[in-house]
Amino acid sequence: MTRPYDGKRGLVLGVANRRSIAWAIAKRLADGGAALAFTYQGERIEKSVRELAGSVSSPLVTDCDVRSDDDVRRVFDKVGQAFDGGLDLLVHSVAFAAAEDLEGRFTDTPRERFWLALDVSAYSLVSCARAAEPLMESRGGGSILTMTYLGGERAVPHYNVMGVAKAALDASVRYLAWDLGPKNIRVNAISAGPVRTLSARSIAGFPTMEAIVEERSPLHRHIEADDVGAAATFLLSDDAKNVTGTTLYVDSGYHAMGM
Ligand code: 0WE
Repeated sequence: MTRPYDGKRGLVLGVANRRSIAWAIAKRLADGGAALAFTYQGERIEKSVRELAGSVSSPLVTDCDVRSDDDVRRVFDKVGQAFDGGLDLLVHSVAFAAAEDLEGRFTDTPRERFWLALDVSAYSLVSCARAAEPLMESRGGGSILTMTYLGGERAVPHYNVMGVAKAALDASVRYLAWDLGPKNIRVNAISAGPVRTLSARSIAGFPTMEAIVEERSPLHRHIEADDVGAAATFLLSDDAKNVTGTTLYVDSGYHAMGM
């Protein structure tokens, strides 16, 4: 049987465990025939990422500190070696703000932690896109996907500095799309509603947010990681060959509402 991603090679950043949005996307791509490399952040989650990667016969699993240009360069060198100098797909599902900055007042965010959130959550897309460019060019094009959230466009209580980082990320998607379009490299984002992941579970009031989406969104239901996986397979596929610089909302329609 020929599958939609047979012969495609991808790199996935941001898997932590089986509940991760990045894993839901990776699973769909792997089931479609893609060969996937993975990066993880820190020894704490190495084991769980290696197990998941092994279950889809990944040829490469490596640590990546996206705050380091040297580390990003090393990772993409390895990806080039693993995939014969070519890359078709890049999934960026990475974000971080200090836990104390996701509660209380945005006004109180210190300078250093403001830049930390933007560095990890927004600039990392730029550095990864730059490193992916030659690998994708050698394949005649590629598709880059990142994860964003409505809190980058509207004030969502407590999302705070992450909202500012997502605003920078959203703008980066558009400028990268313009730069990389001539090389047939597409850059898009999925704006997911709240999904119960490791990141989400440490956030106070997360169940309340899910309840609000279920009450106020047109579809009145919560969002699961695999809903994002399904949308991702579209944006990453050739079916979306003329889609770039945009955001696809997987949020039960919540973003369309004014009340
Ligand atoms: O982008 C996010 C969360 C990303 C995130 C999560 C954490 C938790 C653990 C970034 N940094 C950290 N740092 C940690 O120490 N979301 C879209 C989920 C989310 O997070 C919120 C939300 C929503 C929705 C925080 C406050 C309010 C709403």
